[in-house]
Amino acid sequence: MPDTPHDDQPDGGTEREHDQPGERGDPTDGDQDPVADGGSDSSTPGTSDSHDGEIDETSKHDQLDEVRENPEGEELTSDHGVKISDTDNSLKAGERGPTIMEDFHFREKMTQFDHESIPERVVHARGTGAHGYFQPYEDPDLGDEYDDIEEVTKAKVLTDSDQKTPVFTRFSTVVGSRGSSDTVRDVRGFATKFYTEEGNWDLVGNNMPPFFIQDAMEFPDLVHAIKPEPDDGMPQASAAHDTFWDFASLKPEISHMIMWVLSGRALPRAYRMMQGFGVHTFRLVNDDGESVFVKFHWTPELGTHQLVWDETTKLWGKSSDFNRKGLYDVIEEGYDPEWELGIQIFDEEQAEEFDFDVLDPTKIVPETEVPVRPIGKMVLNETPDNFFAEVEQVAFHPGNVVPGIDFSNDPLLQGRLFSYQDTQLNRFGSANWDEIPINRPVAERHNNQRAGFMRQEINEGKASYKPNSIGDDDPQEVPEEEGGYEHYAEKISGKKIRNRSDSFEDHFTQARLFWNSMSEPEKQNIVDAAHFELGKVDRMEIRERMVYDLFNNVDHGFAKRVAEGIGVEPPESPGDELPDHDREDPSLSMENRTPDTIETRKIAMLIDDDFDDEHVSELRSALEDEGARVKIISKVLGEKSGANGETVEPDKHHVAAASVSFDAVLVPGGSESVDAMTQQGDPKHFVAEAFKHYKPIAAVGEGTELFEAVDLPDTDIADDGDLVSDAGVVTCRNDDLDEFAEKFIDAIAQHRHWDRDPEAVPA
Ligand code: HDE
Repeated sequence: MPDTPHDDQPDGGTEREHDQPGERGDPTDGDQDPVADGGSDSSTPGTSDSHDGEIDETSKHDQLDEVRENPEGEELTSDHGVKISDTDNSLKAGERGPTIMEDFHFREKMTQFDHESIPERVVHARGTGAHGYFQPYEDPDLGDEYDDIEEVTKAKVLTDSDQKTPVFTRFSTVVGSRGSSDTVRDVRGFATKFYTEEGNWDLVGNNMPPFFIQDAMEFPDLVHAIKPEPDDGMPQASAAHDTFWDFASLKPEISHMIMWVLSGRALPRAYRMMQGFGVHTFRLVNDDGESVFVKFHWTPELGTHQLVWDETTKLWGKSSDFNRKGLYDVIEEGYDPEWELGIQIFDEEQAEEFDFDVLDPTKIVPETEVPVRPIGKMVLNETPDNFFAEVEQVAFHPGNVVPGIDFSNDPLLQGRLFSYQDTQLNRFGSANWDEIPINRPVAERHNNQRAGFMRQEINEGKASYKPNSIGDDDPQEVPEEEGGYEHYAEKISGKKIRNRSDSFEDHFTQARLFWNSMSEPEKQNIVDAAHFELGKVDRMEIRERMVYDLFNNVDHGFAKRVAEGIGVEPPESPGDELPDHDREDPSLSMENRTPDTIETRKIAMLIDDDFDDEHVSELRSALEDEGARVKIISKVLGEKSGANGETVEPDKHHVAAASVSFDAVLVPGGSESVDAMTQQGDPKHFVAEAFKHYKPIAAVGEGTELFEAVDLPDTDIADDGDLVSDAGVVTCRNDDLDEFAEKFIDAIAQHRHWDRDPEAVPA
């Protein structure tokens, strides 16, 4: 059974209310924060240090309350607090005369407007975010080698199972500009800011575990190649053009990532149904200064699911905020998406045994070599109040780490440690971006930084340098034993050189591992994606290089299948160059990441007047009891009556609803209702399109006649007295609604039914 909405909230409470600063909560509640309550606190403006160094799930929320503004019931004022009597008419010399310069209200309103936009992120411009918390598990199972998590890291955020650390997570597409569409074929960003009691930790990852390139030096080239072409500024949010594939075809190390990007991973069904990866190898460090390597993994509770290409292109027009709105809606409706954080732990000796270099970001550590150990969970339970202030202004930086978490020498990670601080300077125009409320730590902070554009803190005292005697040499440095950050003392020696390690040279073994691990429908998805992407490439030599130099070295059969669709002569077998293995890693296939749940799935129920009342009410309850979200769709809005007099309000009418926004379709009975729908094009198109996109569809009673009217190829439909479930098409002509609902729920849990051949369906 699904959780009750928000039952993970403290005290089983519901969504928090955003009151005016100082008005939140019960004043007698011992957890109240004097700063949030408008009380005075002299030590650290803007930090919630009233928790005596302790933080909890609400600490960030309390801190943000200090700057929340709510206009409800208030008077209009200027930015400087002067009440405004007229905000529609500028001050003029005479009724029809020119505007007068002294109109401070006009100038302020217009200047604010003229300066409203800040540079969009150079990559990951389009996104959405949510607040929540992270909590480590008590005693996580780390296998035989490690007894407990403290043996691996001293980071309290990962070890203290009593602690709920507030987080803010931003999901994003990478290539498209801020106004592009959500469902493009692209990598997705998955960045989490943990406001820990030891300072902010940013885990800035993606939804795919390898990366395109091996050295940060190549990142500007990669991004220039994939972004719109510089002469005509096209195409938007797409890799399907000559410059990207030109670059790719000359960089064999990209092969592994290309396989992921061509797969369904690049078309996520929802941000809440997406895995996340730290990508690089990181270090964890324990209290004794000992270190292990780790890879970070986020695993969604709802499974990892994809859309199909035809569906995504329709969504560009019909619901271009599909992924952003999806996250927002489920949280607002009371479902709190969850991810488990897992780590793969390996030490340096183990790392040396692998047939790849763990510092090479184009490689994963296969789960067949090192299992993922779940160590905690993240819950996202609160939408932002203001998109600009929170989602746009949140600024991540992989260099934000806390004691116990450290970097590896991965040359991509090392370069990121420079780039993110630098890019924030461009976005915010000031090194004080960390003072913006969403970026501020909840942990106290004190240092000798004092100035710069838009400084918010009023740092007291005369001495802003060290050493000083005037201010007792405060703030004091903190020894490592007392929580001061100390970098892992890795022994390094070497010549100063500009080259690439030989250990980064194998470009195809893991690309082949990925291909081998896919089911046949997943393989076909990859081939179809390659046909589309390379089909958009004008230059034949680029298409040929992709097939001959890259794909043919991944898998000969794959290369031939791609060649056939894009006018390239099928390649010869590359012989020795082909990685000689048929290894598989089942964890790579999304088909093995389908837990038995339909929670948060959106089901369209198609009806018209005189629908079968019992079908509608019973099936709706059966689906909602399992956590699905049922929406009633009809030709027009306004009350509809059942044959036995029950009434329902449709949620959407045909012009505003599309099957691509739903996970499954259900047609209840009712002879007049179904008769009406068989006369209309939209319901038939709805069913046909859902079938074409491999979605579960179900019909009961006369509802089955709508399916017959659509002509679903090679599909068994129930006759009288029957209940048939055929490749996700569930139909019922008997009275057993319970069994029908059960079969439909099973079909929805499977998500997509690839064992169908919908090619002939014209939708
Ligand atoms: Fe980023 N990346 N990146 N990246 N990245 C940015 O920082 C960069 C890389 C990732 O929601 C930028 O604030 C370089 C890998 C995410 O705000 C910029 C390199 C991974 C986000 C930047 C990489 C990522 C960014 C643009 C190669 C997965 C969005 C705006 C060395 C592990 C964060 C910004 C958000 C954003 C640079 C490669 C993930 C320019 C130089 C690998 C999720 O700093």
